[in-house]
Amino acid sequence: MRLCPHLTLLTLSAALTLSCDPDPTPQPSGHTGLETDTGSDSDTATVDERCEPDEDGDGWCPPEDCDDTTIWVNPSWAENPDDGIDNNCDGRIDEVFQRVFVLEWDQATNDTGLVQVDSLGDLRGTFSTGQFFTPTTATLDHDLRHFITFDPSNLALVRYDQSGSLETVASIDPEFDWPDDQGEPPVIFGDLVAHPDGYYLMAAADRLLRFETDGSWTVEARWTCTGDDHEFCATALGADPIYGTVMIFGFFGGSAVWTPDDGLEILQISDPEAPGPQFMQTHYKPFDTWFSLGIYYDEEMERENYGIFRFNRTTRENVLLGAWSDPNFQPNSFSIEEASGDFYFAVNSPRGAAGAWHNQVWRMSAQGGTTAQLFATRAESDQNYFVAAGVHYTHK
Ligand SMILES: [Ca+2]
Ligand SMILES: [Ca+2]
Ligand SMILES: [Ca+2]
Repeated sequence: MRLCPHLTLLTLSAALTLSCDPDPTPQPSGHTGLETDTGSDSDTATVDERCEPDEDGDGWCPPEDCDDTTIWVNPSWAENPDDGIDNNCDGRIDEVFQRVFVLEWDQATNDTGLVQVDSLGDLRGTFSTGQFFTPTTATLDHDLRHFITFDPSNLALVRYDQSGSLETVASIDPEFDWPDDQGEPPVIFGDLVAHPDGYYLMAAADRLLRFETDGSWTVEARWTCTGDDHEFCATALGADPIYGTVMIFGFFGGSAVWTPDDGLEILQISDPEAPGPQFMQTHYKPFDTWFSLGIYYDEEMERENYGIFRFNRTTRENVLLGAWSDPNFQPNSFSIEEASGDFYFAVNSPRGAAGAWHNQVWRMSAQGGTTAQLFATRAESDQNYFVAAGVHYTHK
């Protein structure tokens, strides 16, 4: 069987037995860490009642204002790459967008490699990791210089750098005896995020797994994704790097929020009778909100389509921002270039030679209106497969 992230999602679909709950019980609301900006005109993070004291009077308070002694440093400023200061308070000093890194997987040998593409679409290097594994989605690590991915075939969280150098951070013993109160997960697979508190989280169907840098792991939260009390089946998540708020989105719709202090709150259960978008991956854009790649049914096109969804903090709904333009090409993961807000996608297509994958990188404008191919791999192949994209910033 051809194993790829999309089919792994289908595997998840097949693995889950959902029942219809005709009268889903509304979930209680409480503190979620999402109270920031409940204004009616915007769901972008803005100054709120938490903003006190504001020593420099620029309208931003710590921790958003990473230097509360000068009005020239806060999230409203663009980064000046020449002054040695983190002007925009994103934790990076003098960052300049340089390249898109795509993790490529050869399904014939399971060898993996990194492809580097610059913002003009020019190939800037390919590196073999020299390792054999089946990676899923990838995202930036805490240091913003490494990437992390999950290998479901070895149940391992893997970390790698720009040159393809790779290490296993943590792994789950396939023979692990899950406690009775947890049960065995339907699948151990899902989107990963490096939480700002220094650990990693993965949305694995019916639980939130937490991996520490010392290799240990725990079940951080648990919900139900099968049976009569089905809530939702999580596949995607993203973390706010300032407050540590984590949004979790489901394969058949549904969402939850998790914070270190308050734990899990289900915001919306999925309805098998009218399933929402099937979310594959989520990223948080600093000082904005969560964006997710998902599959949905497009009424105008009268077919399933891929799209980027933007989470509305006020209504707590995911709103379609940009629809995918070409059904012949399938995005399987994405990342956000923070300065422009543009989206980069790892894309493949069975178009061309019979069964061949045509691996590409595409870009969608921040407003979701324009989608275009940025880069295509050297040759079509029936084996190589782009499995992840990560926008990487380099310091001057
Ligand atoms: Ca301030
Ligand atoms: Ca910065
Ligand atoms: Ca700077």
